[in-house]
Amino acid sequence: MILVTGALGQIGTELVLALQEKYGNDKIIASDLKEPENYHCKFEKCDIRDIETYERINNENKIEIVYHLAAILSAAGEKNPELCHDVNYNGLENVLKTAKKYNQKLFCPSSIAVFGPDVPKEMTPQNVELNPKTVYGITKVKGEELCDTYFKEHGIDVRGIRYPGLISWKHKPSGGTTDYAVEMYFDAVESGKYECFVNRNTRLPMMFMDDAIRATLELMDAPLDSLNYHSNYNLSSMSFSAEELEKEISAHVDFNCLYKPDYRQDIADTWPISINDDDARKDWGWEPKFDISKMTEEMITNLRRLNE
Ligand code: VAH
Repeated sequence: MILVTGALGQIGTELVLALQEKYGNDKIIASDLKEPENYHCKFEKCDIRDIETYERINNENKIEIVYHLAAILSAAGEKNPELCHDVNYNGLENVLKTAKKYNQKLFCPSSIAVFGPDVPKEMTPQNVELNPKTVYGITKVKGEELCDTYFKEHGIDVRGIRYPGLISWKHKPSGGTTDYAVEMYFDAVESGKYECFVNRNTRLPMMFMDDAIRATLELMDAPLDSLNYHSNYNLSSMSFSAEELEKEISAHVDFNCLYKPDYRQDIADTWPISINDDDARKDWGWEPKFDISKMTEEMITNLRRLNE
């Protein structure tokens, strides 16, 4: 059986669907803080900070693989550092302890937020000193180190990707600094206007969700002995500025974007502009399929359909 934590979030919503398609609906168990109505998958209500409940769920359902997506993202984390550390680090520790107890295989994502302003901004390498300037980034660096410890000292097969900003139409993200890229699409289709919380020339690494989900499954399918890294693969598909995104969207809809940077600009300014993912391409054959044009066609088509 496969468990997905954070199953109701932006990534979890799509990962559950992809796992059901790959393994069959009855092999997947979704988990999150609250039980949704009329949900399409077996569901277990769980706060990953509660290890007793989390362990009971894993034991009762004979969970063999866990995709651990429950987390507090960067912007929300800066507003509530204690919660961010409790969920992102202590929660992860509970997942790893349980994986050791039941010898499970894990996917535990990291983020480009592990990089601080002191690394090369363009084509940020896989191996650089990590000095993040956000609480979220610090929890992700500590998370990568904890995952590597469980691999090296306890033989737990834990894998992860340093996700860039992820863009999707099935479910909006919440509490992230890169959320503007998703909100811009939604607001452009719904109202033709958006107030962007970073400035127009803010350029960040981004990825369409279809590519991110495929990368996640391809990494988990890769032979363990082909991997030179575990919970911390750099992954890339494209980088673009907020203004470039506005122009791409404006080719499809009448759209006007205002730029009013807030506290999230300071977070975005500490992150890379582009990522070197040579190791993911070499170790497990990563290759993106979506560029900004192909992604925008998908996003606009589906958002228009949802707004009919
Ligand atoms: C965030 N979307 O904005 C997440 C991600 C690369 C950023 O980790 O916090």
